[in-house]
Amino acid sequence: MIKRMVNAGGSDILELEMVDNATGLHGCEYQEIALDGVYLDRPRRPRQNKTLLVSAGRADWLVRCNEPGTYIIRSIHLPVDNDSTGTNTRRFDGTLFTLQVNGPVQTGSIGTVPLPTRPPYVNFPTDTTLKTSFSIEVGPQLTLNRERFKGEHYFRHLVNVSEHVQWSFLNTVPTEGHPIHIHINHFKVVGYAPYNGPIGQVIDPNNATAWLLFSPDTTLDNRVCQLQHEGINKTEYSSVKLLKNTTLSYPHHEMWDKDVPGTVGYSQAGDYRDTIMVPPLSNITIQFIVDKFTDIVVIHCHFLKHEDLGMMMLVDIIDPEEGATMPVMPKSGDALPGDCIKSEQEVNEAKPTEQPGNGNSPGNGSNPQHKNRHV
Ligand SMILES: [Cu+2]
Repeated sequence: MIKRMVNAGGSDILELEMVDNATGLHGCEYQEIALDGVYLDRPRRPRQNKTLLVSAGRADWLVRCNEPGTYIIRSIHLPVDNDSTGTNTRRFDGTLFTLQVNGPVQTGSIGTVPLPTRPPYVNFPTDTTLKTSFSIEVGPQLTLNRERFKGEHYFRHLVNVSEHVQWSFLNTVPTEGHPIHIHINHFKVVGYAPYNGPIGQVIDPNNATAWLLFSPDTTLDNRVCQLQHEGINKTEYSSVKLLKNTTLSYPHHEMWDKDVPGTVGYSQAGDYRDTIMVPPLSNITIQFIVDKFTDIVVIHCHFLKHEDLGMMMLVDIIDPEEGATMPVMPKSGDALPGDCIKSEQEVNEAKPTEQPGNGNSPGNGSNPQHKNRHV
């Protein structure tokens, strides 16, 4: 049988497994065959026998039960899963539904059942020359790229139809994972890079701009990032230090592609998704080819409360022949996502604080070098 499941809740992640209600053991065989509506190449057993379903996530399972019985599909969280889902991330623990299996005992397995052909747009190489790159920085106080949503005409990036783009998801928050959703274009997961971006820390939970970014470089005495975000008064918070218990140690980030405990929150290389869990202090690389749709594209956290409070931003997709109608604002204050200090070049050139796109280029947010200027 096939089970198509969607997490239609807006606040909790699900970590799904199927067990025999009498024994608590995995009595049936179940394999993933599609994620976010896109078929995989072949059926595969979920890593650690669990499928992560973030808010708005979809997963199709192929299920085979050889023995009659009562089986439950439940969500269960283990402490070891915190690396890839976050300690403060909301989750549901408990049974979601029950399957009653009747009939004679059978033998056999799912094996290599052929799946429907994947759509052609999935099968592009990930090693071609890329035109543009862009970072989506998940920040404290429900920010994306260091700001909350500013309205329907405020674009943070611009891409052209048919472009092959590479984007990164960075999460500066040490305790919380966020399920980030990109409208219109699904994306291919390329991999998870070591995290060397800024570390975010809330100073006043009642003030949306009272948070600071710190350098990950533990050898520095003063780790406060030179580049912060619009609205912050660094002088006012000059005595704030990075909390001692903030750590960059997320050992499972290095094992994101292994079938070991603690990896339920990671996607696999080659998966084609439209919503992805961005773990605490993580760095995910994705690629896609921009499809024909032109207009405003929304990127947002799929925890609806986060989205409603402003964890959302806009990207403009244009036909190059028509050009853009609005400027692009890649920076927040003086800072690009991923940046902690000004580069020597920037200091020397004393650039203006904002450089709107000119309608034909994606603006500064597309500078592929900015992701390396963390410390
Ligand atoms: Cu969120």
